Amino acid sequence: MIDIETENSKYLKEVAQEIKDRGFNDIQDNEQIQRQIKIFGKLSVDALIAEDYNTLINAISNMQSNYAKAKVCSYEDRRKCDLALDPEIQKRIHHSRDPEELAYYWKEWYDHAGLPAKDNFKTYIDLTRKAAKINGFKSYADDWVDEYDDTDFESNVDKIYNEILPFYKELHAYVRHRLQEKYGADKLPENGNIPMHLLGNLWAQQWNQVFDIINPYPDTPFIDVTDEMVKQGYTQEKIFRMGDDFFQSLNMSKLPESFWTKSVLKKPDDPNRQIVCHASAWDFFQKDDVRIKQCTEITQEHLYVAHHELGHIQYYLQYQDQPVAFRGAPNPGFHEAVGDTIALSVSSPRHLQKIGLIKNGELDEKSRINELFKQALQKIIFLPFSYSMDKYRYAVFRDEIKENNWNCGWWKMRSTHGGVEPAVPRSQKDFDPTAKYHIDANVEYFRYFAAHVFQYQFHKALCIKAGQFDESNPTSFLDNCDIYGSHEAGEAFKEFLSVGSSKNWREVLEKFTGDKEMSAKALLNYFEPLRKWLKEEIKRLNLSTGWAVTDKCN
Ligand code: X8Z
Ligand code: ZN
Repeated sequence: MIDIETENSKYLKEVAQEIKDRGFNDIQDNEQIQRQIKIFGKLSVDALIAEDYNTLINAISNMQSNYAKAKVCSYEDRRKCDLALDPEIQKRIHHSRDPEELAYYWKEWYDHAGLPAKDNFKTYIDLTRKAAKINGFKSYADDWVDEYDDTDFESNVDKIYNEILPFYKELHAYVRHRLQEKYGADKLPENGNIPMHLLGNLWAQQWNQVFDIINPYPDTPFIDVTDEMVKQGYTQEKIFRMGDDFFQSLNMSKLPESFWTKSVLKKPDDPNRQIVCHASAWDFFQKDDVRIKQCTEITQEHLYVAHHELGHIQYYLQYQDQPVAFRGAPNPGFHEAVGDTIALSVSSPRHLQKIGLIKNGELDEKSRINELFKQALQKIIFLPFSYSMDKYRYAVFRDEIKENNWNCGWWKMRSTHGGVEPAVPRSQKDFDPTAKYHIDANVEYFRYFAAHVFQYQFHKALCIKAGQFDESNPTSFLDNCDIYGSHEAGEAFKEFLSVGSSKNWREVLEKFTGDKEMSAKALLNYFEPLRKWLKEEIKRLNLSTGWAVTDKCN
């Protein structure tokens, strides 16, 4: 991979040089050519001299490799030390309700995945800084911002974060209260941060795995299709066949035969073959050569991740006839939102009933609040997490967080923006940011923030097209809309995707959704009934919202 990346980078450098030498930058009269020139003219880290480039991609590769190979010992049997993130550690973090065990795995993971990557992270920061300078950016953060084709991008992200913050604080206060009831006030003090290991996810990026202990109506059954999937004998292939069928029902592209033979949809049994299990979708830039690599488990969560990945694949297939420069999304957030948008329909009770995973697809008021709450634990909770991910990296790139404060600076961000804290006290001697995959792999993360906002804009537009939502009707809601089978919705989606990056994202967004901007309106509207319930509940329980910044790292 390093060899191919090196070769590719060399080629991109030659192309950019040729564009400069021949004065193509000055071509004025053709907008499409101009866009291609701009895309090819931008080099990012490829601008480094060969030796530096090589050092950088080796550092990134080492970090990824450390992350993929990290193993920890079992809590019950400390001599058994072959527990991997996928699936063993994740399973324990999702399902254990023993705070000691949870804190143990949390610490093991951060110690093994985080700290060993620190030196490589330093190399990565030095060299991306160097590349940014060569490219005329103030910092590597500005290189990332540049991808969004939007001079106000950062302030727009801030604006949306602030718009959802009151709702987040209400959710946070309610969850803290319910966890207090479960684990005791000594673990969760009033006005404190929530210790991450109690939230069912190593990074506390989504909290839905602990829904069973914090659900609004505990006596009302809630939807969890995992058991039913196992009972019905679901396989990895079946999950992806279902996703394929969904896109086909919209009259969109069918997965090519080679997808099925060339993808890796299951963790290899051979213990000597170690792979990066973090799910990904690949475009080989040929005709119809698209593949997924995912260590798929038979669970509800993986059902949605599979659809997320299939969204990338559908995008690749829709824009594959564009010139190479345009085989991408005009806004990184679009790419991440396609599959999630489909998953919003797939996870609707109506659809789950259609495919025989639940019996009743029409919800009463209590079930509906339960379902909206579960979804908010995924989608609203994710926003402050993704916000801190790149607020942190921007600050490191810009040298606003100094090296001697890299670790506690990270925890300060997570606390300030999200009100969560590490499971155990940390110090500057630890190094925790690299315990999250995208930091090792150099994957920019605001794209997921943007996607979590865009997907509700897309969902709404598609539901209107499918005749399932009427904005002027106050009894019409988006949370049980399923666009399955709607050719009208499929047509609009196809048109949006097939443009690739040949046009500015605002233009394509407006044509598709009518919105000129990334906007939290559709998202907030979707959750309105829950918000109303939550506000009353907070009043009834007399809960205070908010938190003081944690002192758990120094
Ligand atoms: O990394 C992913 C996808 C691959 S692009 C599985 N996601 C983010 C994450 O896991 O942190 C999807 C949502 C957030
Ligand atoms: Zn993705």
